[in-house]
Amino acid sequence: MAAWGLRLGVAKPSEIGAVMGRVNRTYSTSPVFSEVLRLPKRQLTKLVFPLQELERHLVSDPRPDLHLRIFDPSLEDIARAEDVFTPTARHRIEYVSSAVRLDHAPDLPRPEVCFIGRSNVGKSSLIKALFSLVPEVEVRVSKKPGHTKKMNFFKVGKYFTLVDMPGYGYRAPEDFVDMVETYLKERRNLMRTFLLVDSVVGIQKTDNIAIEMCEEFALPYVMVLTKIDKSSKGHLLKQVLQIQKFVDTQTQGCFPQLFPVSAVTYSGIHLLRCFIANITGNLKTNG
Ligand SMILES: Nc1nc2c(ncn2[C@@H]2O[C@H](COP(=O)(O)OP(=O)(O)OP(=O)(O)O)[C@@H](O)[C@H]2O)c(=O)[nH]1
Ligand SMILES: [Mg+2]
Repeated sequence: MAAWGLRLGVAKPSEIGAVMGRVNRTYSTSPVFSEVLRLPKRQLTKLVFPLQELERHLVSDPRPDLHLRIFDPSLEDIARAEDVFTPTARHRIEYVSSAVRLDHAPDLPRPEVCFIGRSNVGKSSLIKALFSLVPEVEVRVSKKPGHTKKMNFFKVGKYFTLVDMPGYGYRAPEDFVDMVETYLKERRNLMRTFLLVDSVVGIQKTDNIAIEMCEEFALPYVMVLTKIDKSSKGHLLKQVLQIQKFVDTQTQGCFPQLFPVSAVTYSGIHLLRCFIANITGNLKTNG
């Protein structure tokens, strides 16, 4: 439980108001997040805690082991994570370089996280959304699958590095396996791999390429469900439960909580920022 004993799930609207006042007073939150905190409770939950919003439809599910959320930070934690993604004169967030081979990758000592998944699943769009507080950082997205051909490295101040990967499957670069497999196997400072799955179609056969690599190299990885703005709530819930079951029964190294996101509505983006800040050792959370 958070220090001041409150989570959105149990908060009454009056309590949320009190928390918002407290968050705004105590932390230098970005103006954007202050706007978020002023949203009505229902909208705020949908935007910041999309899984919690879905869980409301599971109250009648009798399975006692059905815990969709493990990483469950407070709004206060999430507000602090916004600062990690907000640039200042001394905290620069920028593109560093691109590489087609691991030995061309920049020598950055900080913890690193990378984003992999099928071509067109939304990797570059997700990174662009994570960096929305730094619009001058250029992250190229495209309707055409196979757009990102190189590993692109972005530095978040002295905190961590984030890597946008080319996709696998349709129109993947020819050297995809050599490039990505070597990176995943040998990059020493790789802390976490985010494996993106399109919420409209769920896990596909080609995703086994990434799942097998992560499992074989014993990498800690996390599944992110993209494009949730395109799915109905019912469809999304079905996908979440199906993928959750897959993760529980077929994987060893996958984090048991899924992260649903939309690069269009920004749903789930604040929570993912908080998770990344936390796992790279830059933010202690109470959840
Ligand atoms: N509606 C919706 N569309 C999205 C979302 N994320 C990405 N897209 C669209 O999906 C398409 C592919 O997005 P990218 O971010 O370029 O996908 P990618 O995984 O980087 O693709 P490659 O670089 O080819 O591997 C683009 O047309 C995006 O606008 C989302 O959250 N919602
Ligand atoms: Mg891309």
